[in-house]
Amino acid sequence: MVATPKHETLDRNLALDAARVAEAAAIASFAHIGRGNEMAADQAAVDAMRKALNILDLDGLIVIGEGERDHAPMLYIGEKVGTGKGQRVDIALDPLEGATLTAKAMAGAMTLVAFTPSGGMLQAPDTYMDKIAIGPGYNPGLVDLDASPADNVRAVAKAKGVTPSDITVCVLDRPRHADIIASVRSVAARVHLINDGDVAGVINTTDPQTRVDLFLGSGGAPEGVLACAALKCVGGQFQGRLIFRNDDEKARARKLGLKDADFGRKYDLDELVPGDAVFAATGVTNGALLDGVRFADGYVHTHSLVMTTATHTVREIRMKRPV
Ligand code: FBP
Repeated sequence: MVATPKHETLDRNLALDAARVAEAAAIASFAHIGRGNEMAADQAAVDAMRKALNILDLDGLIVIGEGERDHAPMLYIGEKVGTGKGQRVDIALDPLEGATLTAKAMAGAMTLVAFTPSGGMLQAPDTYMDKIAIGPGYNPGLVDLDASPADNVRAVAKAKGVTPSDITVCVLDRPRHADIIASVRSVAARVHLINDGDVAGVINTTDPQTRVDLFLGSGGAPEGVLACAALKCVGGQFQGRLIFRNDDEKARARKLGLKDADFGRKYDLDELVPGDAVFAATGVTNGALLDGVRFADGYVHTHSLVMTTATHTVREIRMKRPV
């Protein structure tokens, strides 16, 4: 487990900085909506996010980024960003969560960044992670990654005082999730399938407007940590277990400092993000949580969510700037 010194907190103004970084990547992604080129969309977001990070007065280290140095020319794990003058922070980012959604002009693409004090989040390898998440307000331990999806649905239904058929479970629409979907449907609960973007899928559980009660299934491990940074701010429960498909993935995990003993381990929210965090997301295309970027009347408009653990403040920021 990563240990964060208790006294270490983040400068609260970092929240606005995080929003600026997420906004910049979203605005740059706009030109690529619906153009069928995921890589170009991702590159535009990466370039803009890096530029926005590098003008901030912080001593930033990317711990979750676009990949390892040899495979990612920019925003790679271990890259230093910022002017180097301010607070020492670890950074997790996904400059474009939903590059395919952007390329296809589909709902729910967003840009993501999180800051923690140094050592404040698990440096997750780029593998898959099995995930379960619920929003705030439930007793600790209500759901469990090792319980069946049907049992988790029953537990949430009981806690809410409703029947399982009133529960909605968000799942990435992938063939590998067929058993989860069947188990959820076996107790007559609803399945809300998403094409991509499981960070938003987890955050959905915290927003009653989305009507999602539970998130289940596997997705990227880095996205799991980013989702935890958000959940830590707004409240909720999360469990994740890394999935390794081959020895190469295990070797990459070891390079990031994970021990073999951690490989099968079930991480909870406080193990993935133990301390203070700031999280920001900006919509690229319209989605359940955020509106997408819009150019109108000589302005660019963005819609962002910015959250902090320090005060559990959640801000929705609508920015407009002349173009
Ligand atoms: P990117 O757009 O950042 O590549 O990720 C999209 C995403 O849907 C993540 O939200 C999710 O964790 C992962 O891909 C799922 O992976 P896969 O598409 O291989 O099932």
